[in-house]
Amino acid sequence: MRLDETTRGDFPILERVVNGRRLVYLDSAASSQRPRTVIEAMTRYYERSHANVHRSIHTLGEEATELYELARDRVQRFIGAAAREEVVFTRGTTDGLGLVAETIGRTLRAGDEIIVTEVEHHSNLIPWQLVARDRGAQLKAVPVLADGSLDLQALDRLLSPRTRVVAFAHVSNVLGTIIPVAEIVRRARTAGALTVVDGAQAAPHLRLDMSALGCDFYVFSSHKMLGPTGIGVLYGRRAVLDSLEPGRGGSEMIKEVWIDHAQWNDLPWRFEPGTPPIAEAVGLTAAIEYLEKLGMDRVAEHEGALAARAVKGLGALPGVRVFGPPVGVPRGAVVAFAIEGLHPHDVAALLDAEGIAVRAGHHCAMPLMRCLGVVGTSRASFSVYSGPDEVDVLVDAVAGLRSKL
Ligand code: C6P
Repeated sequence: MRLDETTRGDFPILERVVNGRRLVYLDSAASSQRPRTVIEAMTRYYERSHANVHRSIHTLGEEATELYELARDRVQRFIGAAAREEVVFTRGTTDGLGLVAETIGRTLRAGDEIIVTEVEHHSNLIPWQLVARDRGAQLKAVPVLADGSLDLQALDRLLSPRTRVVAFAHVSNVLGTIIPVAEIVRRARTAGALTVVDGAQAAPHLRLDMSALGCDFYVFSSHKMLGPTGIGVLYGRRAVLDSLEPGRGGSEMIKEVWIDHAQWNDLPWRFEPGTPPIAEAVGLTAAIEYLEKLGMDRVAEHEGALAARAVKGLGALPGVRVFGPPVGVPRGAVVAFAIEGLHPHDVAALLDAEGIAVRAGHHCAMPLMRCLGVVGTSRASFSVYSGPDEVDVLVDAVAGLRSKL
């Protein structure tokens, strides 16, 4: 049985009818939908166990703490981290990248260099711009090539003894390119730089193994991988986390406080100030359990096949340009395209009228749009519940728009 045939019934929202048609949800890269088990786990938590964590010595407080810390164990296993102390909960990818940039930023000096890439989402660009401006550091970008891959020879030229950080996406949210993380980490480490990987579009799609990737930091959001909004993960290699002062302060991240100084808590709580997203952690546990039951290799294979079908189908239509790696090259679960003579926003609105949800615009990647020579694109993206029939509905609808032009 195909993956979407076994999963569709678990997602109540997919029963919706939109504009008179059965919903075809092809916007999972912006935010995926949630299976019933995630919704029910969060409801059960609120109905039975809610209290604050790590502070209340009563039954509910202990239950909530146990559930919150269980989520950390689940994440550790899901991403192949060596220790639970390496898993820090954040509010999402943007929050996690901001936290890393602020924290590393404090150690930067004038003349230090930060390398990003031209495919970055603004969330992995703006925090580095802010840090570079404040510390007098320089920001450089690895160019993207015509086939959607990164120019790794240019990376070698950009790396220097002044390079302190190399920050890059694992999977581009526009091109779908799968970036060779381990290879870039190897080169960056030889130059003595820290590596920060934006895994927002990879965590929902690929089997992750931090020890194989070797990066210092890896960041992702729960809401793109069947979990709730409002929680994300920052993985940090223990030795590196240990060497850094926390970038943000408040309750729960300290052991002892005096008026003019404080002693930091142990890892990972040192980087989790304030009341964390507890119900969201419970939901994330349920999402991970759901994905693990399906098997991430099967998920990647399913979504990869859908992306390949869309690239082929859309690419065969006259006047349609498909961005990213060519047919045959593995890609993430996104396919961005442009229809000659139609603004991407009009494409999205016309498809919505047929019950098809795609995203349109610059996808928070304006520098990449400039490289591609477009103001924006339309983008279809897939998850475990997306099916080949839905890709075909999209391709037929796009063909229909072209013929109406
Ligand atoms: N991209 C998209 O439609 P948050 O919003 O913090 O959960 O994730 C930010 C983010 C960071 N990096 C990458 C590669 C991303 O794709 C995203 C989110 C969505 O492409 C919304 S802009």
